[in-house]
Amino acid sequence: MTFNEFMNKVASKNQGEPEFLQAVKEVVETIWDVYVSDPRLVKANIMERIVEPERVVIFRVPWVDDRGDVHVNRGYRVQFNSAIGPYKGGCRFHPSVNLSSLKFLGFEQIFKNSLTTLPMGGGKGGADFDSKGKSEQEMMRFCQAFMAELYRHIGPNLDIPAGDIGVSGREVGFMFGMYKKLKNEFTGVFTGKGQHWGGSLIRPEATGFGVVYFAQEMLKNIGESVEGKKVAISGFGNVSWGACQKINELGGKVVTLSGPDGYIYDKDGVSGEKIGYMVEMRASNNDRVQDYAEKFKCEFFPGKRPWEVPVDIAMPCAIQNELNLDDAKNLVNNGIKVLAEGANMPCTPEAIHFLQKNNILFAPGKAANAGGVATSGLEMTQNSMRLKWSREEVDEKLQTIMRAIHDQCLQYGRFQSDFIDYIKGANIAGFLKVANAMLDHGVV
Ligand code: NDP
Ligand code: 2IT
Repeated sequence: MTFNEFMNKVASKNQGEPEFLQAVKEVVETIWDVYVSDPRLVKANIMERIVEPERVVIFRVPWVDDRGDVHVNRGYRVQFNSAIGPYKGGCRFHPSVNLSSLKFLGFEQIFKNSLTTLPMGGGKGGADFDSKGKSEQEMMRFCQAFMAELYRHIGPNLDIPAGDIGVSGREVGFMFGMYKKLKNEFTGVFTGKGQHWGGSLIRPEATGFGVVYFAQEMLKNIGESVEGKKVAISGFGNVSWGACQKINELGGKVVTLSGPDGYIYDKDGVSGEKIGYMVEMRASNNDRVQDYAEKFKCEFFPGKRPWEVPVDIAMPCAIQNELNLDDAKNLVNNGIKVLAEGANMPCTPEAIHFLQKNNILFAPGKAANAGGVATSGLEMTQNSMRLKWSREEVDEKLQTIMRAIHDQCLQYGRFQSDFIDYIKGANIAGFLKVANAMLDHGVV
């Protein structure tokens, strides 16, 4: 079978799932040569098997709002691949959630988790629920209703969810509480838990920290560092917040944040109390960054994206396909050096192609944002040992893991020229480990 024949087959089987097909194409086109050169993998038909989820659960989530009105959302859990460990991946609550977006995220998670060096399979879940404007009580009732079904499909050795867009510590708490009640046992079934009930230190910051550690490795490789660099960040959530903190610690300056309403440009840098304010904005369930501009007296650009600002490093940390070809052209014209994806698949294929063609160091999300799930893996380890590591211990392990991911990208992504193809490197390294595990397990 040729690559095109393969993609046609996947497209006809997964119609109406554009995000999923985009993610499959992006991975498979970079590993196809490696795949077809190993007759054992081809004979076992690993490629067709790896793009098919092991299981997908779809369920009704009925809940009651504060006025007594009944609503119905759709809940999902995509258990994609368990060849190297139990299914592991976040839960997303956002109105855009559907089967396509969760299959794309679950598929990416397989390779990301493989790169972390830890024993975790790939999964993802969530619901088409809009948390905007919901009260605390409504959030709790929704999380409980979601878990009233999901609890039978997950477990500490089976499938361990965590947060993602719209799901952070508070929501994990509500879901964990319901799971514990229904199962009548206390286990490490979620990660991103609270500090007093099994959560790991650093987990809330880990994704953002990891993105910056990864960018630091890329820069080190060309004899540079984050110090003194100007950085554009999008989003204002969990990932953006962690990235902001670490960039400041390493002597860089973050000049943008964004939300669905537009972006802010803060020429003095997002630092100190302004980083704390991001958490407040996020928790307010309002969809705005304009409040930041008003509070700290900086510029706000309604309806625009931050990629028109001249910076050295760009970190898209909001949502998929938020940076397109025009944005990439702006960044290149303005002299960008590094783009590290904090979100999952934030750059369109055309944007990625353009950035790579212009020799920009490009880190795909599955490598750059793997620090979040890696620290989730460290949380699972601490739960299994019934121990809690110090901040320093977790941070050191996170840095070791991010360096190991960077090394794998170099191992598989360095070709004749000096240019490092981080996409190819990450995809091949992530794939080979899972594919070989699938071979070892036979046709199951
Ligand atoms: P959050 O919910 O904490 O933040 C998401 C942010 O993006 C919010 O500020 C959200 O605003 C904003 N946003 C949503 N849509 C847009 C848009 N169209 N333009 C600009 N901003 C927008 O989620 P996370 O920070 O956890 O996740 C962000 C990204 O990082 C996602 O792609 C996620 O999959 C990825 N990721 C997350 C990890 C984690 O550990 N949490 C790990 C690895 C990757 P609003 O909610 O108001 O729409
Ligand atoms: O996309 C991701 O890697 C996450 N949302 C984190 C998943 C996790 O299990 O910590």
